[in-house]
Amino acid sequence: MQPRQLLPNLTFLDLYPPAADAAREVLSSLSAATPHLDPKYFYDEQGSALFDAITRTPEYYPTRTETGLLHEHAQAMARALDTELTIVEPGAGGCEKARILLDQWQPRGYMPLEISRECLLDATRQLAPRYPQVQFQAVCADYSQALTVPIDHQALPRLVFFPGSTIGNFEPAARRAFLTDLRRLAGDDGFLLIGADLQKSPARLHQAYNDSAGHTAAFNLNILAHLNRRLDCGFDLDAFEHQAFYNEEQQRVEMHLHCHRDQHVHIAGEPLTLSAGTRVHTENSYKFSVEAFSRELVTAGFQPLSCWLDDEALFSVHLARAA
Ligand code: AVJ
Repeated sequence: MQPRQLLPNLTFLDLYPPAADAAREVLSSLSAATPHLDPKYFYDEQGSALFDAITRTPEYYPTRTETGLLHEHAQAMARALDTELTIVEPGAGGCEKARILLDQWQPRGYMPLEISRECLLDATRQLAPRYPQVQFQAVCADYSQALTVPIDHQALPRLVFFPGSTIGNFEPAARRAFLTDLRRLAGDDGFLLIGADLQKSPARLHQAYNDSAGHTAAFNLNILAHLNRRLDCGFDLDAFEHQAFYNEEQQRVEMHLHCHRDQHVHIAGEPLTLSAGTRVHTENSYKFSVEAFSRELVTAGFQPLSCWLDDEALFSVHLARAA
């Protein structure tokens, strides 16, 4: 598949996974001993809008804390990098955080990868004209499936930008593998700028994932609404309830959808029953210590350069280079 030229400095490559593949994946994860869904299914157009609403609640500290750190330290980061580069951002959403880097770094290129096509197209169509010096290569893709995006080998060196503590969605073994994929994506002369949410009081974490306006609950339930829209599953959203709590032993926030009425649905042409009392595990959000996370970067083949924290030590932003 060839990228389409949308604007003089914007190309778009559509690698959105076919619905039939999604249906088979969803069927198998909901039929597992612990029914679960991959958090990537949160993000259709509505899910991205609901996530935006979460980031504006008083309880959800990660986005505004990380954005503050990026604003405050972007110049120090640029000095540490001391080179012109192309930014590659898996899971770019509306590209809000990348704007801070585009404003302060003058990179030569920006390649956002995003599974929500509408979100990606809206964001890059708005951004590209404002940064005519930057080459935008938008890729609609499920980066958890394939980080083997068509990388432009002219566009070196690369900085992989993975903000938001999305790394916390991976379980430890998958996280190791994914960080190694990011190291490959960065290349031997590349860099990684990554956000990691920090361990803190369980009460604070509980609030962040149970905001009083109910946006997190709506976001969690939207995973089923999205599957209804995309795959015509027939979930009754009223039969499910949002649950989020901190699992201290595993050092992660867990989100679930508790099913309190039998559900008979159809996925990939197969009938599936979720009985009352079943819980669908929709997300893990691991919380880190700076030391442990830095060690994981080293294990994946990076050399940590700097790490920035806010005054309350809520959130960390790590800059590393390929070792
Ligand atoms: C985007 C994955 C970092 O885990 O905090 C927000 C998603 N889930 N509220 C997170 C999310 C519930 C978020 N990440």
